[in-house]
Amino acid sequence: FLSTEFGFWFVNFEMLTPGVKLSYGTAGFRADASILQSTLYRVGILAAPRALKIQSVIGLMITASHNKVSDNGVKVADPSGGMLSQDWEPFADTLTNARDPQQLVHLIAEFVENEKIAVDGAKSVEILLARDTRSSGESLVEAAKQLFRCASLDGDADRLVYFIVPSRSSNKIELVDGDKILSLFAIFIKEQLSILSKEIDVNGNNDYQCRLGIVQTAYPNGASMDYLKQLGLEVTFTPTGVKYLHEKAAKYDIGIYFEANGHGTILFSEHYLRWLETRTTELADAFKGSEQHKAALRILAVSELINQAVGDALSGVLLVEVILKHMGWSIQRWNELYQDLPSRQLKASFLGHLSILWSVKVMDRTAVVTENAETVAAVTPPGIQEAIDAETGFSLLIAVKYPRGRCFIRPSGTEDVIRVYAEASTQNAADSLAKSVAKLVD
Ligand code: NG1
Ligand code: ZN
Repeated sequence: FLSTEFGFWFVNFEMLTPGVKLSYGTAGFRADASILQSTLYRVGILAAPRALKIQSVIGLMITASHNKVSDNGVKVADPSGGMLSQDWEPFADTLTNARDPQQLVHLIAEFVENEKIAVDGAKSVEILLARDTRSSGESLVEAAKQLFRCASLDGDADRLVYFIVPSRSSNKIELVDGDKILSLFAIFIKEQLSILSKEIDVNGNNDYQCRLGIVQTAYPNGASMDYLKQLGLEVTFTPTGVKYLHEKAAKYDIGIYFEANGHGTILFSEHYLRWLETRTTELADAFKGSEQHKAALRILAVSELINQAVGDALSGVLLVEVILKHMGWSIQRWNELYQDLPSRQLKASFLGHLSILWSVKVMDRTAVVTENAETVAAVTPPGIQEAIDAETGFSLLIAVKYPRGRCFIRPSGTEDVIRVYAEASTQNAADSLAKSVAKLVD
């Protein structure tokens, strides 16, 4: 991982299965499918310099041909339809067997330099992926498609976001923010709870309904709020700041909270954990090893992995990675849970223009008072909320000025500014809504 002025970046890395050494044979790499995840990830990386070197589309074929169904494999096909040129095989081998991320990055850099492959300013290349119908093929394709997907932590490592580096189809960085982390955790926990809810105890009772609660602030992207609602989850809102979120989440058996900016964790009530522990240890033999038993053990494992005391991005990274593995998802697949609405945040540092609406000229952020967990933005100064609503288009009966528009203002708790948040169906609309509301308060 790389350390930066403001924090750390983790670069995705697929670990090798210990003790395994693979070599590129007559039909590429071929082995038991369960150990090939890291190979596909690395062959996916190798495909890019190969395509750049020969300046042509190349192919990755994921198959183990006539081998038994539990095997799988990958071969690189040059445009002629032939196999990967033999002089690249040693590189394929060393890349596949690299033990750590530093070695992997070093090998790529060295090889690219030796082969004189121009990467700076290079045109994007096309890599075609194909697989046979083995069920392991699906997740192996995902592994090959993984980019240097990355995680970013802030300076004191209590905030975590992921991002996807630009690709050919999208030339902007895709931010996978705290809302998406929350959604991923929520899906996983909900899945385990629904498996568990089928459990009956030795007496034939199902005596504990776990209360799962999601806690957010006014800042989650509207698309994430819709998504969580659609999952049928109980969502409550608090004012901005981890202390409010944490307090609310602690009221549930399992409370998940995240701010869009990456602060967050999962809280488990002692009572619920004790119940789960007792249930798993006292389980009748018939239930040992059952799906219900496994789900209970997974929840207990999550409660030990995630740091419940305070937002801890390192434990967050581990949980994200474990859940993605469990689901067989790539970061892209995770990111596709829903598509964020374009949004814009601005800061307004004084309230000069408010004098139009309000007879006293206010220079102080405390003049803006909010309610309803800040979702209904400003209750004072008088008239400001109506002005924001008019700008957003809520007060227009026929035309909606900004489709899917939402905007609120609140005084920052950490800087001497008023924050303006706006979202709408297009980036231009979100920008213009934020700007015009900022003008109201600036
Ligand atoms: P303020 O300055 O109150 O908006 C910011 C973040 C909070 C939280 C605190 C630090 C936004 C919009 N606000 O608060 O979420 O992270 O800093 O505790 O991201
Ligand atoms: Zn921090």
